[in-house]
Amino acid sequence: MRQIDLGPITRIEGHLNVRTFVENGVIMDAQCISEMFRGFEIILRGRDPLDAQQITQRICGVCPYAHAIASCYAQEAAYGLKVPKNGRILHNLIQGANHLYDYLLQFYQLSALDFVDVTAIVQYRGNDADLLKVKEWVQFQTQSGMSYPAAPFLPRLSGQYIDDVELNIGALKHYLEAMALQKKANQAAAIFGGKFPHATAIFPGGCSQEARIDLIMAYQALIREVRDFYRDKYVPDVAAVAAKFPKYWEIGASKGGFLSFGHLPLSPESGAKRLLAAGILLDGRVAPVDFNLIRQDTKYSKYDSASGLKVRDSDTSPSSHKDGAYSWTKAPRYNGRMVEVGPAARVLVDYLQGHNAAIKKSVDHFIAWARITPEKLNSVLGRHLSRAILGLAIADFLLEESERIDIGAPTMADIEIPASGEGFGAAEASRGALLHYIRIENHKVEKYECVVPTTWNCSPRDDMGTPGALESALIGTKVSDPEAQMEAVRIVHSFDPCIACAVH
Ligand code: NFE
Repeated sequence: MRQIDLGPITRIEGHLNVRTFVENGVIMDAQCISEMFRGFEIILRGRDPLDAQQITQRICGVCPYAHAIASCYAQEAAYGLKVPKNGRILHNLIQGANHLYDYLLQFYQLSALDFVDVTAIVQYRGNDADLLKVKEWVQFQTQSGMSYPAAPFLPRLSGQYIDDVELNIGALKHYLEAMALQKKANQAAAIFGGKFPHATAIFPGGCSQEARIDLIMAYQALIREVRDFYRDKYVPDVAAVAAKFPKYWEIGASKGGFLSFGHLPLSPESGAKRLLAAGILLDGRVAPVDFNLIRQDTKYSKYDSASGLKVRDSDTSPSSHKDGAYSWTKAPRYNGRMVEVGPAARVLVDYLQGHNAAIKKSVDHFIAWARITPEKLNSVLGRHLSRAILGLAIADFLLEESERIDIGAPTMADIEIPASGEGFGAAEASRGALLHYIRIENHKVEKYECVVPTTWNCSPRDDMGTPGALESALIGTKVSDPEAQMEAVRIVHSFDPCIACAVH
């Protein structure tokens, strides 16, 4: 068996190595190796609890609002806050806009060039200024003998790309437009949250920014543009990739369950129904989520902490040279079971409960079109499609939600930090289910724990030796070129790992 390290895998966030063991063109084994430690849980000990939604945003520059919102939910539970209606709406407007930005980034900048042939640009004969700039850059690289293609179009592996010049050039145009649209989604979130990436206005119980009619209109104008791009370009582009590479409905299935905490509360009360339903999907059945059934194993993780601890008992004691450990990511498990989190989990958990009408309509349409069953959303294409249809549903929801603001009414609760208390905060970050836990003693943070989407998806083995979701999706995959492993790279990118978030 040959050991091949795919790391560093560019176009993902952070320092993930994926080690594959290949025999006769098949990945027989795989390890997700997070190569750094950060220690946010340790940093938070002894701090003012209100620092938490600020400090945890620094975990990541891609999904900071998700950490802020999860932290707010946890603090709201710990403080017993009564959140005003406007406060919850503004949380949703900020958090939802962040998802719209992040899905665009994930598909166009971080994955599309796994399928779209950037070299097709040399055949471009039109006069679009942006495309001409790309053409000039690509031609310069080839003519000057630079290794080709250079940044930002890396990695480019040997393998099959889309063979239709017009389709490639159209997708490259959308690649460029998607960057402008990401900016608009971030501007929309910044109207209420403050400057991206680290919002200062988000607080437990709401938002310090007042909700004025001019701000709401500016927000809606931006989201409308983003929504139209999802409808007219993003969804069709994913469909075009699916039409060219239908075998990717069969590649990259994880081999456990699915977990979603539910996304965007529909009213201010804790435990309120959400736009997208929460649930744990195991053995074909969806059940309610119980945080007490989440435990984190550490046998293969670089921590001395006891294995199998519940979230509220968790411990972060780094141990860089621990025997047998190969990753700085812990191995969270739900009632002992490995699960995938993220876009496909959000869609499947919602769809199988018949919860959101827009999601049901989109899923029904695409499974009929692609002649697949809903279970095939557990695949490379399924994850990409899930983001596109989620984005459309979220954008439409945000436009409606912003109409529900009561102008002039309070946008945040009065905060009084109790001497002691505890709370869970469960949100959906773009990459999946995100859980924050806070325990307060003497008005200070006594314990803080984050169980993060990429911690689930890129976990190493658990104590039973069961691989994590991405590891399981890689194992058994046939690779056409054992060196390049285009198939494996496409699987990794479909999960969109973020190691900065995943490690402690
Ligand atoms: Ni750093 Fe994050 C998201 C969170 S991922 S990107 O989405 O939480 O594990």
